[in-house]
Amino acid sequence: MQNQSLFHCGKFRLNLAHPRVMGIVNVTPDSFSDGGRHASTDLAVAHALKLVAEGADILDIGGESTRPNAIPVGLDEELSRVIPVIERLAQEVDVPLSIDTYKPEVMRQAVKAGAAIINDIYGLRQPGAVQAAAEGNAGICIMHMQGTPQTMQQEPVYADVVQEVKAFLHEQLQACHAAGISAERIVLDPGFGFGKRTVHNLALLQAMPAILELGRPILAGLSRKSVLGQIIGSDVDQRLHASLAASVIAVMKGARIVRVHDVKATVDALKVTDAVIHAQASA
Ligand code: 8Y7
Repeated sequence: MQNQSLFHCGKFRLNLAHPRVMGIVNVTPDSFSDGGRHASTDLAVAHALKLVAEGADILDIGGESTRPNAIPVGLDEELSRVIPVIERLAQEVDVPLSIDTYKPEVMRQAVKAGAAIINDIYGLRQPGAVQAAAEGNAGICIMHMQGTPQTMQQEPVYADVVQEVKAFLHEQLQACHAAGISAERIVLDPGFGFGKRTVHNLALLQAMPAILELGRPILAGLSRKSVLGQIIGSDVDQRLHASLAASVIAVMKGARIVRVHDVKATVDALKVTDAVIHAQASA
């Protein structure tokens, strides 16, 4: 069995004996300014630097919104959003940069520009994605999603959500193995909110130890998601405390990386969590 607590991603070896925080960096054009491309690059880089100062261990850079009903972005537009940001950050920070994309060509160019992790919400299901991921030595996050971002929240149905998510992740792990991708380069993600109702998200969170049986670390993304809004009855900008609770629970259930908007608060919450996980049972 491979070492489950070392994540190989590009030139980095991330020690997952302690939980890690992946900070979210969205690169979307600023429709309220006429500063154009440079303005959105500068904004994204500045935000990324702030997240690193707050303790982010990884930065996840995305140029296409994958929220329910979001409009897909073309290849050239996505590239022109994310590549300049990755090039700049690769020079300015010393944490692994993750590219949030499902397009093989974006994976290739992002890795060339300095990305160390490929974060694919389609779990490498797009034609050519496994091949593109196999080419370099980037780490890979395989995420489960039922449907597509355009349709996924319409009517998600499962006979057994935990077994279905687990079977999918197992299948994609095997596809990676067949393509020559070493297991140390892979982390798995149940894909909270991606084609899942609240009951499905909660069942997955409760049953994370079953997913861990696949032998790879789990990345969990619950930050500000609607499942939390459903539980507490709050809008997206009022979900910080619920998000912290979700990250702490995910790590107590075995997740090793959490993908979040609010880095500083999450780092503090996970320091407490980690202290408890590593505490002596009888002192
Ligand atoms: C996740 C994600 C999003 C997640 C991974 C949002 C890109 C939606 N969520 N990637 N991406 N896991 N691996 O609300 O849960 O942040 S976008």
